[in-house]
Amino acid sequence: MNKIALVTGATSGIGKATAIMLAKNNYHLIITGRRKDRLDELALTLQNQFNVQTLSLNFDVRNREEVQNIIAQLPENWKNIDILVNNAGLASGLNLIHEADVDDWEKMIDTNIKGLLYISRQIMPLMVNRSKGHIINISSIAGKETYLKGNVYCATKHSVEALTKAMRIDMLPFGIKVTSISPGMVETEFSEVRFHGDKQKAADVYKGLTPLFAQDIADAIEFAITRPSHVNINDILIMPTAQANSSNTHRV
Ligand code: NDP
Ligand code: 8X3
Repeated sequence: MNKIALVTGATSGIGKATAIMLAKNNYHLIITGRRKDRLDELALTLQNQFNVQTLSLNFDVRNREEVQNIIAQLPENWKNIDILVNNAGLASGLNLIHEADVDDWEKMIDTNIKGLLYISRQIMPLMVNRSKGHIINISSIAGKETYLKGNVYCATKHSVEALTKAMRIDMLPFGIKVTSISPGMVETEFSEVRFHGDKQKAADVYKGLTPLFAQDIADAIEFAITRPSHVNINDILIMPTAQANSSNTHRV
């Protein structure tokens, strides 16, 4: 019987590549995101190309009530979730902390911390009931370092790191694995979202270097989920060769 994985933020970038990787590994997929047209398109691709079943859940992870209702109403045959990939997230703005837009802060805190918590709070009891499961939290190099103007985004990803460690302790008696995947620069829609749709500014982020691609992160997740049951990958920090840390890149 196929296992089941739930990927938040599967409409783009890392989440989409991860959903495809999981389908290749014969997982039935619950895919989530706010853009319904993209969810529907991905669901069709997964069904047709990989012959797996899909369930598209169209909601905003910041909406606590919606998250609770939608997960509570999962059909019985979708409740045995083996893998949860907490991927939905964003950076909004890149500003000095005394000049930043507080609305950007709210968006990042509500999505990257509270959204991840709302989802996990609903899914973890299902895993605990079965003493089975693997939670993958998408953190960042920004969860390990801070950089100029990264302030609140970095704080949200430092929170993801803390929550990952806390989950690992609390889930220990139930045999549930908890992994954090921490990428450096990945070329997705991330920078376009960070710069509020400014495509030129977004393109400049990756100018003169080869960044990571979403598939590189899906590959790291594939490694983590295919270890034997006695092995947990705590953390994978994965960077472009042209990026030494959050502030030093080599561009040609
Ligand atoms: P993308 O912008 O390409 O994808 C982000 C995904 O998150 C989309 O599917 C989006 O779906 C979803 N999402 C965002 N906000 C919400 C929300 N409120 N409710 C539901 N879904 C939401 O970026 P990436 O693929 O790069 O980002 C994925 C994760 O990786 C994020 O957590 C990011 O912080 C992290 N990361 C990214 C790095 C990078 O350089 N790209 C590096 C390190 C970490 P939709 O808009 O349809 O709702
Ligand atoms: C995204 C990578 O370097 O912009 O998490 O923080 S970075």
